[in-house]
Amino acid sequence: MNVGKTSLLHRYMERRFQETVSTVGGAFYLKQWRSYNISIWDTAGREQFHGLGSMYCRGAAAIILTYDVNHLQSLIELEDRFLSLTDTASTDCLFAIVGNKIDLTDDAGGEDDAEDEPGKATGTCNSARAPKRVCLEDAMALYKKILKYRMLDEKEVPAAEKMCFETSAKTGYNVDYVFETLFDMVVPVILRQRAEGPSQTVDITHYKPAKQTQSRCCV
Ligand SMILES: Nc1nc2c(ncn2[C@@H]2O[C@H](COP(=O)(O)OP(=O)(O)O)[C@@H](O)[C@H]2O)c(=O)[nH]1
Ligand SMILES: [Mg+2]
Repeated sequence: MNVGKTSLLHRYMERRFQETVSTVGGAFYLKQWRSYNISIWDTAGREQFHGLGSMYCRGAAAIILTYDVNHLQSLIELEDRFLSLTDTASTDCLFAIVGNKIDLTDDAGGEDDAEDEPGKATGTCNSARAPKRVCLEDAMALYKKILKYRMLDEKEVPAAEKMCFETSAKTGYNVDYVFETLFDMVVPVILRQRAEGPSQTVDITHYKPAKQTQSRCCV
């Protein structure tokens, strides 16, 4: 579904919004953030690329699941199609759930004050004037389902409130905040893994399938 994954990455990497962007298969971006090089993979979220999705999850340090706040179906599809893909993600992979296209709702947050108040969710399910069809609570419920599916203890991973966001690739609202909040979380984990474990360079001549810990994010 065209929830705006590619647009979010364009907004973050190129600081602009382009109406027509299409992704065939997937795309790769390299972001220099502080002293780190972070590779970010954009996936095409269609069923025929299912296998590709699970490949991206393997070894990712974080995965951003994106839905369209105006279409509940996009969140449902995320749940239907995504849970099984998480099988290939490493146990310490972080998950963020992002509701995009907030500018299309009546909620003030997505309109003029792009990037003004990062992190603040706009509107609620009960908001009288918000025609938004998906509320943050629904995304948080999915986050908890993912934890349950992956048999993770809620106390040992970031709380749902910290990992569910609403964004607009069009206005830029919350976009930097999402990526940089995640980078802030994954970099220490990766550094710790590197300090503790062997080199992350895979020697393909002696390759054995093993727990992977590359610094990747997957949208
Ligand atoms: N209004 C609005 N439109 C968006 C936003 N993000 C993406 N779009 C539009 O939604 C459509 C799908 O976006 P795209 O990034 O290709 O979605 P993807 O298939 O998930 O990668 C395009 O026409 C975009 O211009 C947004 O935040 N607000
Ligand atoms: Mg795309």
